[in-house]
Amino acid sequence: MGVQLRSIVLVHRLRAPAPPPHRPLLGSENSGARTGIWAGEQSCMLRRGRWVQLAALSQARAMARTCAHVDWRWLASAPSTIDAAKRLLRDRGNEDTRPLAVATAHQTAGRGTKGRAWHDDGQGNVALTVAFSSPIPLTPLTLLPLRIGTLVVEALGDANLTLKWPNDVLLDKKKVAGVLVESDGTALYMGIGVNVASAPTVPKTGPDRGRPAGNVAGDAVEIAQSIADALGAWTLQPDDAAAVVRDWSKHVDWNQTGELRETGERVTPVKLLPDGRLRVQGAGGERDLVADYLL
Ligand code: BT5
Repeated sequence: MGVQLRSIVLVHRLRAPAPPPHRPLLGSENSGARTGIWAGEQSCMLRRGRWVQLAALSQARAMARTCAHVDWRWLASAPSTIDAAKRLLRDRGNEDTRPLAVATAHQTAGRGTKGRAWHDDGQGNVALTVAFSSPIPLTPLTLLPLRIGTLVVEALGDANLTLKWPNDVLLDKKKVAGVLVESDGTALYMGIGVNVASAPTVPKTGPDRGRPAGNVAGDAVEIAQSIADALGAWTLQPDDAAAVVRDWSKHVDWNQTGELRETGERVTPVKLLPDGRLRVQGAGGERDLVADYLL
């Protein structure tokens, strides 16, 4: 793969709040080289005390802002942005403490929870992972997926979107975004998939079955940037359990019943508890869900 330095442009000069030391530009996800960026990729660079965003000319239109709150990397494609983030975070070293955001509109082997698949037909949907390598402002950690789901809904900015516990984003009862939180002992990885250009076909039977997929309007790069920016900004503010419960609860459709994946029982949400469990009303009365999956 050749380096296309001539097609690189610098756009959107941004004030750097607390500039970490300069580091080399991002190389290709596959090559491991670090001398430049290639067509379809983006990165941030510190120049004279300001963050500037770099991209090939073909991407300039889609670039709105970023680099202020996160170390932003846009890849032409990746098997899974979670795995790409793990590798890039390891390569970055310890000097830059900003969250690392790795995104693509072409993820080829995305995953959901418990080995389930996250489908992406390569037509311009968002696959984003934001890695927190520094402490986050929230305990208990069980609330993190709920806070991330809330931040995703609010960044998408459509009043018709709702949250389904713990963090699926729905539009007209169709799933438009999912969140997977992983840890490797060094950092926490927020994996976020958003259907933008297309709604992939979701199996109706088998272990990977789910509700039909929907999609949101917008530009994949801008959507990924606004979510990454919101997550990065969140790490700089205090947060607590009461705020998570309050903010998450605003986006839930409390009348919508769900089906427990394992048993098929239908339940209705009652309230979110301060440790992230969901109190539901089921056939046998009220109980609290810990890690059950609602279809
Ligand atoms: C999730 O899992 O919803 C978490 C999805 C996280 C995907 C992101 S993309 C960036 C990062 N890199 C990765 O490799 N993953 C993360 P879960 O709650 O387990 O839901 C998975 C289920 O959703 C599947 O079993 C299907 O039923 C359904 N599904 C799969 N792909 C979908 C899609 N594109 N849209 C809507 N539903 C989908």
